[in-house]
Amino acid sequence: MGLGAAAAAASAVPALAQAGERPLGPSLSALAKAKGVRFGSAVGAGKPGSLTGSLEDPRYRQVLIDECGVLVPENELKWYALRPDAKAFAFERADRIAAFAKAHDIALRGHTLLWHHPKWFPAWLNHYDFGSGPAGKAEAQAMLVSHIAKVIKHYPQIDSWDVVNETIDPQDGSIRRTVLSDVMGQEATLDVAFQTARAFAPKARLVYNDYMGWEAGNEAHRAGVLKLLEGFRKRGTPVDALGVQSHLGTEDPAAPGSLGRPQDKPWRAFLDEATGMGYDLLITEFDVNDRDLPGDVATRDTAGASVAKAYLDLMLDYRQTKEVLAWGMVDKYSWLQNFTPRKDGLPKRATLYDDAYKPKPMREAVAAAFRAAPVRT
Ligand code: 9MR
Repeated sequence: MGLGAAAAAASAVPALAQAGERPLGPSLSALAKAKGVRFGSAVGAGKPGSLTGSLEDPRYRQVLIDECGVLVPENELKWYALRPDAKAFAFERADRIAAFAKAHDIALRGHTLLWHHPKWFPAWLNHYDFGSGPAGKAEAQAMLVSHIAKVIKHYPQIDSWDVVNETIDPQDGSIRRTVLSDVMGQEATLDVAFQTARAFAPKARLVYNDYMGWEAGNEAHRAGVLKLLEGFRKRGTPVDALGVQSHLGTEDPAAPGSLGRPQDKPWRAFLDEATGMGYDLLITEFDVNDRDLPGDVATRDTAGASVAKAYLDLMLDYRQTKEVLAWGMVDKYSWLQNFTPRKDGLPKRATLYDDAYKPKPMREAVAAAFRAAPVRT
């Protein structure tokens, strides 16, 4: 091995591992990369202690540096975070994440140019009066186009964009209505978003991102997403990939409100249809909600890791799966701490690292899935 190769091999060994905090071995980014996959995580710009905050926590930063080949701002690019009003842009928080990624030679994804759901529009936009008729339509379109153009131009380093997020209503598979689509039309609103993204980021991967899952109960959601993807193809809308969020649950059909039993067969049928239309796949927001598992940590971690491994094996079996992003890397920063709390009140263990920044069995499950995955180009 030449000096260069030795240095490269040494740099693939995570710094925390060198410090003896976890077993030696290649990073998740390196394991994924060997198979043609990109691995990374979401991160928030906030202060330590704030739930989505983590970039200011040096130990968390080190985990990201050690493990990730790509980062995505968890909330900072959403309209409600970026757009205080119809004129202004508040880039500062997302800029900090972009600068961190650049400084450590980590790629950047963008989430999201249009979360097409009134619940996640800023109030000023929900109340915006576009009027009716052609003038209102033109004004809405101009606002959407200028938003997307400005954000994309601000972050030339972003090479993969969740252009549209979660616009399918899981109840009936229909496209959600917003103040924009009410004047522009539903399909047209989404098409304009993708066309604008393509115009300003011609080389980026353009993604439709949603949370339809492999559990029973998601049939209408999956059918709606397939219909949407089919429409994009028919109209020639430039969409490259389906973002499969992958907020997994654990199997407990008996528990009230359980996320439901995973179903391989209909799930594969869904993925087959999407890939059959020529879409790539991305796992964009991976985590495991351990709400229904027993409190005992070892039991919980083993069960969570096993769900993760089964799911990732299936997903990586598709050569179209090109990126895998965790929705946070350390339990205490997971959005799930705030969502569907456990009955015993214990903190959730939804991510790959525990609150002492130690790798959990789920980290090993992800590593094992990458090791077992077929190579793709
Ligand atoms: O993790 C995010 C949480 O901090 C925010 O409060 C929430 C609302 O903006 O969004 C969470 O991230 C979501 C993502 O943007 C889209 N898919 C579902 C994610 C989890 O709710």
